[in-house]
Amino acid sequence: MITGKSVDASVTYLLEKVGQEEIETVWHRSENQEPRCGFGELGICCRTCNMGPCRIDPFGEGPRTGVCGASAEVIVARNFARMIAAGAAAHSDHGRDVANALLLAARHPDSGYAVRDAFKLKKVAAMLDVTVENRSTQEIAIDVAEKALEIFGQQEGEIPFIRRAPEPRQALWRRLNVVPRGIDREIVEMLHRTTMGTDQDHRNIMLQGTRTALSDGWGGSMIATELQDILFGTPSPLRGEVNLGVLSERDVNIVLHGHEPVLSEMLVVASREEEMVNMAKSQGAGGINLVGMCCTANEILMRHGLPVAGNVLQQELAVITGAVEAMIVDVQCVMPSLPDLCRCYHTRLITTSAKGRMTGALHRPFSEENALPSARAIVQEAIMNFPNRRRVDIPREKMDLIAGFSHEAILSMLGGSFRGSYLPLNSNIINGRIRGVAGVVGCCNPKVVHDQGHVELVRELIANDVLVIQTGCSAIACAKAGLMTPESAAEYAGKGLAEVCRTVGMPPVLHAGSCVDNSRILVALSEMVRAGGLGKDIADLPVAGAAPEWMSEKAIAIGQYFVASGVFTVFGIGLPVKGSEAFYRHLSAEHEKMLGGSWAVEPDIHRMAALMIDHIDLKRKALGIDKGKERVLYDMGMRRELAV
Ligand code: SF4
Ligand code: MSK
Repeated sequence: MITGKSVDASVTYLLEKVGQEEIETVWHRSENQEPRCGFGELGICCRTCNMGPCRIDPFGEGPRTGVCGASAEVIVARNFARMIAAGAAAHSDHGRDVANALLLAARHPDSGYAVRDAFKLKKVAAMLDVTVENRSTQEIAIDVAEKALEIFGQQEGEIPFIRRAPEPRQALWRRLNVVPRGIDREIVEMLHRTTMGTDQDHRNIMLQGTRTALSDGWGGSMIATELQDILFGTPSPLRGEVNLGVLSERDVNIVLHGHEPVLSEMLVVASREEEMVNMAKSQGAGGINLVGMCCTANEILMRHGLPVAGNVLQQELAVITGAVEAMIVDVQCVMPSLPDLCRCYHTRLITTSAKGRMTGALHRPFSEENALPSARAIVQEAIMNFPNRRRVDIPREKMDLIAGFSHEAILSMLGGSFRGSYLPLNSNIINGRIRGVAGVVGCCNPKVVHDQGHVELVRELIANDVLVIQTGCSAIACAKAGLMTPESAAEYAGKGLAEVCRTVGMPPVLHAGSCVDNSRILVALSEMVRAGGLGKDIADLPVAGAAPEWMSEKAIAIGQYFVASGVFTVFGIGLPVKGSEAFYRHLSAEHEKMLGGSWAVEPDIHRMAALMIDHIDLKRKALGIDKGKERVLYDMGMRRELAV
């Protein structure tokens, strides 16, 4: 039996169940991979050309270079930079699909898509130099979508959202020549420069790594977030529920998993149609229960308050409940194990994207042009599968949360709907009630106890009066642990933060959305600088970032764009760069000097919290607002509460 894998009781419960049924999960496969390849973990294995694969001996007795003469620095830098390129590609291709959907909505009002936030459309139009005066929403939307699509293929100049960063940051990027020219261009150049025999200077490789990462955070991801808000509505605070207990015994359960709301928004519409609900009833179900998984969950939660079944490591467990009629997937973070697993249950696994097909799954192509009819057909397929249900075993665990903290929502929450401003936040940072702000984001990873890193880190941060903003699977982990209710402030937050939360009526941990919505955090940080009193650049702010349980290449792209934007960022588990001390020094001390932000790696969660809080205190001191606050140490009682 597999034990001690998660701090979430629903996971432990279902892992016990699979032990009796001899079903394999991500945790079993992770154990089967031990011991892992040390060269891979250190980043000193190269497969760039067919003279290899090559590996460097980290202890100095074996090869010091690859066959071509590539050093550890070059090999580690190339591997790292290629992860940035892959992550940026994933986020940005998501943004491209959203831009196409906006174009469709504007050109074909009968497509089922429509502009839901015309106010935001105008704001984004102004940033993209699209004229808004005396023009219809439709005309503006066409221009905004076309302009956004142009940014991907732009060859020269600067991507426009860079101008949202504080002036000194923009100037620094220009000095270093790392302002992205176009999104696709930077990703292509990154891949070119890391082919055999091209860029062979680890610092130069990382300059392009920075430019590629910025083309994600301030480019592709920002386009995805902004255009999704225009199309589907800008999130504002709403209540939701999270964890596997949201699955229903009496309803048809449809799990939406992946990333792009272009599909899931239409499934929401289709599943609410009377005809579909009646069809579900005719099959003996009470109705239709649409729930999300991973980042799709964050998207439909933020805009519709729909329940979240879990984060990335819970995708198999949802199927194992026996209660899922259909799991609908699009792109990213969908485990290849699902087809075999679904065959052991009655669950229909349906792929919908031409970019993400799976052998053994049903493929129902979803195109923006045929959105609503395709969504109806998929919902119908799930309904017709309801009578095939066998034994159902749904864990009881579920938790309330408040989500929907877009940058706009934070503005109006702090300063009122008419005079939204970050000034109240800055004032509370200056007066010391709030010590600083932390972005805690990223995935889950079976190499460590599921959710534990996220939950312990965030609890320690808020106990020390650090306001936390979250996205992705990390947000889901902390929501499950009950950290996203306004009541949690009194229970877990330090006195100052709790006081602010009570006054404003907000939780101490703010759910800001999915992976691409990390761009919301970039905007929020820029606005904090603009509001005044906390320096002139993001690097001056008392803020820090972390991804305690990261696994995806997207996390590396996110980490690099946060660091390049001036944020001290700590990753847990380990980074595959330690095979070159010189490269790690470049990411840490040299990046700090050059960009005012740096990477750190710290697998111990309490040391990670200490690093972040110390950094925040250092910035407070530099700003002259330090009041000599003591760091609250997490006591054993608090740790025991989290024990498995
Ligand atoms: Fe080996 Fe160099 Fe080829 Fe990499 S690029 S596989 S180090 S020969
Ligand atoms: S889904 S990228 S596991 S956060 Fe965005 Fe979660 Fe990480 Fe995928």
